[in-house]
Amino acid sequence: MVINRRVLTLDEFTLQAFRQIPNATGELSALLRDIGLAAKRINVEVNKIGLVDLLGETGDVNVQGEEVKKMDVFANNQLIGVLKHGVSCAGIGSEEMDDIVVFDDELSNQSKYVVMFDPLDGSANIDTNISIGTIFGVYRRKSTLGKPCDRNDFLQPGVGQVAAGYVVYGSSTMLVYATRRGVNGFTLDPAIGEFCLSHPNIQCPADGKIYSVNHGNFFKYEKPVQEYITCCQKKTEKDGGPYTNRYIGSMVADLHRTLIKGGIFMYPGTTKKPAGKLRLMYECNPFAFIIEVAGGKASNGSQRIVDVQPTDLHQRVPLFIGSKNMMDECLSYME
Ligand code: P6P
Repeated sequence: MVINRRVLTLDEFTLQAFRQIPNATGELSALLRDIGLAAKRINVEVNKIGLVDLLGETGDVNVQGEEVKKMDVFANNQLIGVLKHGVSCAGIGSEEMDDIVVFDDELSNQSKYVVMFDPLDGSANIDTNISIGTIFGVYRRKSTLGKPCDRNDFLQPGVGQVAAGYVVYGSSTMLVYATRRGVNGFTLDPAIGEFCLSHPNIQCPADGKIYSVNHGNFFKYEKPVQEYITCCQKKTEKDGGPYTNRYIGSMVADLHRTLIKGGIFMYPGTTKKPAGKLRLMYECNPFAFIIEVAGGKASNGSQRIVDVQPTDLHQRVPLFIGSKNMMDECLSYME
């Protein structure tokens, strides 16, 4: 009897990867499956957001000074729940939490990994049904196994990630994750409630024709950034254009498109906010890791995002990320 094994589920894929890596313990595979489970639970509520009492604000303000959406809290709790009750994570850092959460129990203290995540990025778009997402990065802890993890386990440069990924709750729900071995995308099949391999070995095209930036801030950007944006607007067929501008205002959606179709996404600093808006640890580092594994580049304008030494869980950095050749041209303006 021939069994149709053509479409691998996330669980099957991560188990296959685990079997191919000598001395692997399976902890990372289990951790990715845990995140997939949380994503499925978040997806159920996101998909019916208008029908359940999860629209709107909680009335609280998070560490970022932003109004907390009810769905932010729900998504945050789902991720903490699966990671705390799994056996692969010693603790987490979240956009929604002022400080790290240490899962100080015997099994968790034996776990090799810590996870940083933004449980629901773009949540301001929830009420208008625009795609939103979950972003995560996985680090091998530096502290002693058997003891609780600590803040130094989290304040590592992005180059230290062992895996990073995101979930985009869009026209379909996809989980995309990268390890050093490659970037793979899984589409949720509602019929079986499983993420199924739909985009194996994703490569970011070296060139693209889409530039993604909030033009509303144009006159607040530094001159080199203004000059590069103007260069994008002037592209013709002769020099790889014409370019088009696409900006959804939801990082996961804009960067998923950039990864798949090529292009460049920018959230530069402004004269008033030179560090920009996006957070290094759980927004920029995961995407920088993913795009680099896929052949693209990510920079803060002067250095690789993944080389930035973090000093605070919630620090912000300017972000330029996307197709290699477009990034090279963009960075030539920054120099
Ligand atoms: P602006 C969403 O709030 C977010 O953090 C990212 O998902 C998105 O790319 C960015 O902010 C949009 O910010 O200032 O352009 O509205």
